[in-house]
Amino acid sequence: MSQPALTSNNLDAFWMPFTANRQFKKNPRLFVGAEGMYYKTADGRDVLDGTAGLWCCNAGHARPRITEAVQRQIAELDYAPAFQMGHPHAFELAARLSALMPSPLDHVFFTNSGSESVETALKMAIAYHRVRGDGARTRLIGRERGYHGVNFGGISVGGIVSNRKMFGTLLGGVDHLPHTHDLSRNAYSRGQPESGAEYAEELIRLIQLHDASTIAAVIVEPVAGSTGVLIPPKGYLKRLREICDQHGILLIFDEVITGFGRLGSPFAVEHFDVTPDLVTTAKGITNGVIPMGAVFCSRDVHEAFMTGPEHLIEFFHGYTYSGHPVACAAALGTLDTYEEEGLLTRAAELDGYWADALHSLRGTRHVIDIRNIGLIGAIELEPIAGEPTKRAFNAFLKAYEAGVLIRTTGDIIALSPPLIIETAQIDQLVDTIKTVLESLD
Ligand code: PXG
Repeated sequence: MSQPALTSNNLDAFWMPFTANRQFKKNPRLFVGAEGMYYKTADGRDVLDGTAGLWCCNAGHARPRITEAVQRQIAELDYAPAFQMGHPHAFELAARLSALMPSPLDHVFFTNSGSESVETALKMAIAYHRVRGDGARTRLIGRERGYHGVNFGGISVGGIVSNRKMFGTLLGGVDHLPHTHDLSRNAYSRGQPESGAEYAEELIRLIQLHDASTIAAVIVEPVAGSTGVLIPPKGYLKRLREICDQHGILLIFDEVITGFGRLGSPFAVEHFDVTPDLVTTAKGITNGVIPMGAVFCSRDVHEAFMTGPEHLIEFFHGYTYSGHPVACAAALGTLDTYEEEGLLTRAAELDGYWADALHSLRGTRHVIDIRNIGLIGAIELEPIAGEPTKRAFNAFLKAYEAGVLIRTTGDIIALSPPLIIETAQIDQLVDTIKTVLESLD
């Protein structure tokens, strides 16, 4: 297939998401193919995928079972109405997904992205209290440095200033826990930091301020990904669960990143042995191949809605593409791949090698912290004085030139390779980053 010409003309129309558009279009970075652990660039180079696309291609690229499932499905049933009609694969997928979650998280609502999963979960939480006659519980508690997608609910409970400040007053009735990132006590932690469980007690302060009777739900990422890999201190998530239980507040885990094997268990729920009431997912559900998201909810939450006359809709929410047949096929092919190759637990097998490789960068120029959990790693850099984010962005550009794709956020390099990575590729990733950092101003 011939490649489209790369003139500045035809780069103009596309307003790229979360991208420095002007910088990009002066010197574009285009992928034209992908297989296994590698992307292929428009100029013919192989680039090692250190980020699983955007934390989504957990099984790597061009996986035959997924490709074939999608091709078959499009030919067989391209679309079925999502409301008041169904198709078998959506039911099959929901059952298989719920089997991956501990009881009682056994119902699944389909969306098309992480952002939609978050909006769905927040609405479910507020409506849950209302259908039970507890309609004053409308308040939502998020966390500083949380990322819950880009829709209004998600940016309201989220805690990233640049994602919030341009967009007015957002949702009312939202408050935030402090984040748990504390380099003064926890720098160079391997796995969960020892200190900081007491940050969970801040929830009690918010409950005292607002009164539990006004609070619907607390939403947190078990491991915050987008803001630079913030790993929960030991005991922190369990304590959040206890406090929510004591006060009748629903707990939502946003597992858009941690879901589907990233931590070495199918979900963070199992990894941390903490069971929330709702779990949001997306990304790895289809290996990134077709947009899809899902919200898991507990039996209690689901049952609360299943009252009233049977011909009436129980939850006034859903998307044209909820449970899209092609997305379901991609997800089923993805689950087959994960299961056949043991990928949902592979991060646990690689944990020691991964941690050693990352922490070998300690002492490298500019590095002020290294942290890891599952197959996630972060290397925090000293910012250039007066020019935050620039050093990490330069590292990203240089690493790309050197054949390795990394992600940066602020002055943090975040790594999340596909779960199929081999040890030699871990070495390639880490060695390239070392060379890049040593060469940076
Ligand atoms: N919740 C969490 C925890 C996420 O990480 C979303 C919701 C939103 O998902 P959608 O599918 O609407 O984008 C996310 C998305 C990065 C990066 O580099 C992270 C995300 C997306 C793009 C880049 O850290 N997370």
